[in-house]
Amino acid sequence: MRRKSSFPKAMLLATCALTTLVLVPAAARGEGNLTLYCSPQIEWCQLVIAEFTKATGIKVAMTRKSSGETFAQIKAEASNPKGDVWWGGTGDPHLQAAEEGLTLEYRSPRLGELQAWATNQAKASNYRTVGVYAGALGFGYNTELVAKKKLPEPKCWKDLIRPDLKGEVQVADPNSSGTSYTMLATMVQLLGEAEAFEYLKKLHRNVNQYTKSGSSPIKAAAQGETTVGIVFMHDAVTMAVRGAPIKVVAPCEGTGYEVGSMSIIKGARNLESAKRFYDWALTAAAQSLGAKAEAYQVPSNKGAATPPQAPKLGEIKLIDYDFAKYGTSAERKRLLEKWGKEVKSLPQ
Ligand code: S7P
Repeated sequence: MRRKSSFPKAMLLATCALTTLVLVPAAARGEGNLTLYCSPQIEWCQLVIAEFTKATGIKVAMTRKSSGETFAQIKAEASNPKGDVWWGGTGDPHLQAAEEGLTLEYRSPRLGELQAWATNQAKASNYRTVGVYAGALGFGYNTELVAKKKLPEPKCWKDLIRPDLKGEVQVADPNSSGTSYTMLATMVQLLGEAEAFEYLKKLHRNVNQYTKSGSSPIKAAAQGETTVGIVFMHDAVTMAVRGAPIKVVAPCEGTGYEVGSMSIIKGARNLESAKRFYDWALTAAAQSLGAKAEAYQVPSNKGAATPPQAPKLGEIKLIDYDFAKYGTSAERKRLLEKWGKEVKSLPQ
């Protein structure tokens, strides 16, 4: 005789349904949310979130801020984190965030697909950040303004301190901008600290504005609002590709570069979605999206397509940028304070 189950069928079904809900992570069901702090150009941020949502169904709330500003926000929110992933932006503040315990250790299964400069960034941070793209620092100038003002074409860092460029140069503030911090650290490495600060003081006389965002100076140059903009070379390429009269310069003395990075924020409320984004953002397909958004950085996945317009890093005189040193909390704070006291405070 069959014994009647003490576990009614309806209960059994309900339990199975509940088990499915509990055991399958939301992201795997094509649902879920992600809060992304994004530091590269807004057009690229927007394309990336649209494609990620298309691929996974995960909805993304995104805020775009410069690298230094994003670092400051993550630090300020540390006791009540609101962001899940910080994607892009210069590597130095990502390293600082790692050192200060603001980001999480994560080893993506995609690490083996990346260039050595990207995995070196991961190793240097005990896997709390990873490289997603690279780009060289340089400047761009408005060719029409240079011709109209009868200025010799600037080709080197030393040209930017010429007296005839007084009020003609724009660069961001290194406190908010990763681009500008890269410049500060580049000068220190290229010239030695004492000479670098002398250079920056002379440059200060020629600067018409310290902007918040690193790419603003080249947008201003494209509009004819400044003659020279100190930026990452790929940001100057974007303006030239759009048809602006901008010439892109790799400074003759040599230059620094960035390893644009990505980190998961400690305390991320949507950790599964965060890991899913992290792995997706390291794929060749995701990294090949840059060109569509007119972003001409060099991708870190070896299989990703480097846009043909991207500055050729192998042909630029790059310094051996010491990321481990210039990404430390102490060094970044020290240099920024010194710049504020000895350079920014000077009359122009
Ligand atoms: O515009 C692209 C880019 O230059 O912006 C990122 C970074 O946030 C620099 O901007 P800020 O100087 O405003 O921080 C770079 O990583 C990226 O290549």
